[in-house]
Amino acid sequence: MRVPEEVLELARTAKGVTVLTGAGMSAESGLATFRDAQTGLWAQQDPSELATPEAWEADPARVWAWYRWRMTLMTRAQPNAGHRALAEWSEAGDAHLWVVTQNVDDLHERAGSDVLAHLHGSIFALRCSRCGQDADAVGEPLTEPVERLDPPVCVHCGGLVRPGIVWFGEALPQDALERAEAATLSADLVLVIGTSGIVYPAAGLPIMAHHRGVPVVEINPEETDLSDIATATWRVPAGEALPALLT
Ligand code: BV8
Ligand code: ZN
Repeated sequence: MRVPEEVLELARTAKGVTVLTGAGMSAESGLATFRDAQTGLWAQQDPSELATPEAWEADPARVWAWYRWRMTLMTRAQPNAGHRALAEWSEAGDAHLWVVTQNVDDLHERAGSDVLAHLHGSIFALRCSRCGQDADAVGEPLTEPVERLDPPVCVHCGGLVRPGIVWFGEALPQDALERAEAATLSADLVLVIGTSGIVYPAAGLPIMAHHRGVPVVEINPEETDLSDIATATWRVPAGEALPALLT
């Protein structure tokens, strides 16, 4: 695969690279994105019925069943060549890489990257929805999706256990967002990989970089809401682009 000259030059000379990833990063690991018109999770389900605090209040068993199924899929998935290339770049390259992800899976970590910020939390970091304490009771993996499943109960207060992710209308973890902003301001290159750039405040990070004169490179087979502010766009899947960038 031929790397566009401009992308190669920016990647070779950068000393600090902030990498913002989205669902497209894990697509080649077999995990569905959110907004793909055919295969996306939101093509099948209404996000307001699953990924909001209101949905959880209304029907925790429905929400838990969906997340428990996604946990199973994420546990079975393996990091792809793109995840591995980022980890290698960080280890072998001259540049410092800060990985900031919107993904709630753990594929960056399993490929060997340190993740600076999980902006939307982590699906496996369970906590009590009432008292907030960490919880580790996941129960049996789901071998197939089910319509409803009772969430586990908190051992401290009897409240319901929820996935440790950020739903629409909930605030992002303040420390993660601050680390991501600091990394974006320190970087001399921002790589935006596999995100539609629709969800804020995450999508604001590359825009902030652009306004400060930091080059932004987009790796995504499709045009996105962030394409206009990108210094260069590379329309290829992450699992092909990132290994090519390292060779
Ligand atoms: C908050 C839950 C405030 C977890 C998710 C109007 C205007 C502006 C903002 C708003 C507005 N109305 C509401 C808001 C705020 C809202 C928002 O941004 N809404 C949008 C939709 C308009 N944001 C929030 O609510 C956030 N919180 O603002 O809080 C606050 C402050 C104080 C106190 C209280 C509150 C919370 C946002 C978090 C939402 N949680 N999900 C889960 O179930 O997993 S969002 C969901 O979208 C995912 O988590 C995901 O991380 C995120 C972003 O999606 P992407 O990762 O980009 O995925 P997508 O499918 O869209 O795109 C995939 C891309 O990959 C595509 O471009 C595709 O081409 C590409 N691709 C495919 N294959 C490949 C590939 N690329 C490379 N290689 C491939 N192989
Ligand atoms: Zn509790």
